[in-house]
Amino acid sequence: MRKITVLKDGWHFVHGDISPETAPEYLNGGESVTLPHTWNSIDGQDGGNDYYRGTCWYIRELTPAETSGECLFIEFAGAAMTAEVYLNGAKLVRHEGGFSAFRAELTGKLGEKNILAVSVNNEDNTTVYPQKADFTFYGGLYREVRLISVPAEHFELLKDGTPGIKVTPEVDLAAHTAMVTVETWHNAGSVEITVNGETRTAERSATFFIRDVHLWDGMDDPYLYTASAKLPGGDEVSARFGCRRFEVDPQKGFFLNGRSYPLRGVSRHQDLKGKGNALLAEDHAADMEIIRELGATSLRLAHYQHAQEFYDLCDENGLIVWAEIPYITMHMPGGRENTLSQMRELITQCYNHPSIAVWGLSNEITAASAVDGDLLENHRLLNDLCHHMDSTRLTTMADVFMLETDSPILDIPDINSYNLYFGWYLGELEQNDEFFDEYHEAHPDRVIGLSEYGADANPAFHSSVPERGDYTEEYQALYHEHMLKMIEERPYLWATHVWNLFDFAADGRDEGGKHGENQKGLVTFDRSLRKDAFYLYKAAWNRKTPFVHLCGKRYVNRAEDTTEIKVYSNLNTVRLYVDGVQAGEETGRTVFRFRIPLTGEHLIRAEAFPSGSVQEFPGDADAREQAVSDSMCVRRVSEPDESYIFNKAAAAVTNWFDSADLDPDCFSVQDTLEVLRSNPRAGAVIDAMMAKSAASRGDVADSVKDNPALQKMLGRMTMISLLKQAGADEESILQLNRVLQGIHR
Ligand code: GCB
Repeated sequence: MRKITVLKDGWHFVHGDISPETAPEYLNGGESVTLPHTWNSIDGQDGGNDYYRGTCWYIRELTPAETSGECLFIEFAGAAMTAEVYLNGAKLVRHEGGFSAFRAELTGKLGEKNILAVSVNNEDNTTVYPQKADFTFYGGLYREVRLISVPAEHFELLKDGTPGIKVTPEVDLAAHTAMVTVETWHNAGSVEITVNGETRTAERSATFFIRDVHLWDGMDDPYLYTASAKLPGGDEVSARFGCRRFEVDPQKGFFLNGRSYPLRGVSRHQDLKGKGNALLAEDHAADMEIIRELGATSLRLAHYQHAQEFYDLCDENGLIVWAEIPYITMHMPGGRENTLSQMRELITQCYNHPSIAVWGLSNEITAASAVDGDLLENHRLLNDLCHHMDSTRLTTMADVFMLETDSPILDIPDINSYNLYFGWYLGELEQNDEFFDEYHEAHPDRVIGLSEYGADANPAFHSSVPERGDYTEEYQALYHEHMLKMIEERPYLWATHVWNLFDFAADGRDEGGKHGENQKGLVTFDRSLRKDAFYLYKAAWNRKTPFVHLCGKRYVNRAEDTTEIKVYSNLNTVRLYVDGVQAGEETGRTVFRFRIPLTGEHLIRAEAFPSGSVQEFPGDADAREQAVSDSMCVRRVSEPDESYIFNKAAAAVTNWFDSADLDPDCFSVQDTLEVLRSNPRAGAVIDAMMAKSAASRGDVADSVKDNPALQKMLGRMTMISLLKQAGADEESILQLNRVLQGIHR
């Protein structure tokens, strides 16, 4: 019999380093905490990049009742980032990697009094990933700690945190059958394995044949089987599994069980405002509810191994998952072993989850590292490890936008994906379209996807003329409208994931009116507010619950004579009422636009319904008949509401260069770099200016100069957007514009 005791209470926390011998002294002191716990829930979320990164200790006495049983193990579901576990002053284990589970054996080491002391460290170093990335590296025992008591004969518990059972289903779609191989690891002579009501006795593994197999079929029918294994002495383990088939095609994208199944979804980080990464089961469940509401078919669980509870929820809800390790941003020559051990643990611990389709080798690893021999070899070793451990899944990686598309690194994983931020950090929205068109034309046989795209928005900021970089809810919505269309027009993209579903902590950030947050979420960090862009995807993806959403609810005060009212709906006809009077009706898909005059305060109501013979909405018949509605208030004001504007200086920049004021026969900062460079005089002005700034920022300038792909992208950007991005001040932009206006085309 296996007994599992969750060690939730009774921990004494010491914020700082101590020696393990002195741990017992803290049993009567220290701060008393319950698990899960992180010491960075506040300082890791308030900006300044100054959160505590060091060693802390968790100390607890184990009671005789907790330590009873023949053999005893302790399990840490997640200790960030490096942990050392001591029992009565003697070290049991050291574990490097903050996201995977690990165990240690206590059998034979127990005394009369048993004091457990765990040091946890999230300090920077050169061997354990992640070290450089855009999220807070919370420290702590932020997942459950459990004691596992088992008989002398038991399933393996130590190796890479294994569940002791590995289930491999192979589906024959034409025959409606599955062959299910169940392997187990244990120290007994034999094992009884049961699948689908059939039991076999074997030494280690057995294969089962399932007729009329019930497929795990994505969101519509995520059917789960259970495989269980039992040893003669009574120890037992089980694993849920799903019978499904994944395929990818460079022209047609992703296939689930033989049918086209576009992976359209979002990424998720495991943290929450005020709690950090110390999430409870109910927090995971609440996140999954939001994902279900959105209607995403896929999740990228970035940038590390997530909690088992969450992969379980993905299995149960039919999500298709990209799982990855935190090999991110910067390759560390001393970190190779750590990438391999984190990958070994990820695959060992997550293998049975039917939701996982691909293993991600790395994320934007060339952002701060050259593609050299060591980096390539590290990727090859990781890729081989994945294939060796798992012949049923593909490998992939998330490439940084400026990685040359013919870089040898792209040949390593089975399939690829790019993170693109054109239209946010740089460039124009259309460059996303161009990027994929060029890539797909040059490499028609390669499977390609979009692993990240997004734009930050603080829902306090609003504009009727939204602009890249303004942090308004309206720009984020416009950005995603473009991206949604771009994606829909390119069905070959095997997977696309919005960055990010939720705002998350990045303590190094201080922008868009908030400290310590990346605000690319479709939903706020505390999950209390869905930004307009959330409803865009809900309108496009949720085919179950009819709904309509009026955009701009928080943009109440508008200083304009007419205003745009935008509506998102998954129904095809929207009728708009202003102060109770019908003001328009539109039939279309997803996005509906109206313009109305503004005179005072108005009550706006949108009603959506399926019209005519449209049968495409597969929601249930009752729901289909009903109209759904939404309402809000807008108000005419005489002056723009200042509280809606984040970056007043940047907003002003756009206004100075109203095209009407510029002489169209001469060059201006509104021209692209390419156009300016095509003229010898204008080109000379630009080159001189760039040489000056290169002198002060040599490293960056060099990497741009040596990167033709980046040069090409920059060439398509307007001079003003390049300057704004580089943080140029108002006077120097005006100055350059005056010079350019003196040069005839
Ligand atoms: C990226 C990274 C991700 C960042 C994101 C951003 O490319 O992979 O970790 O958070 O960009 O928002 O800049």
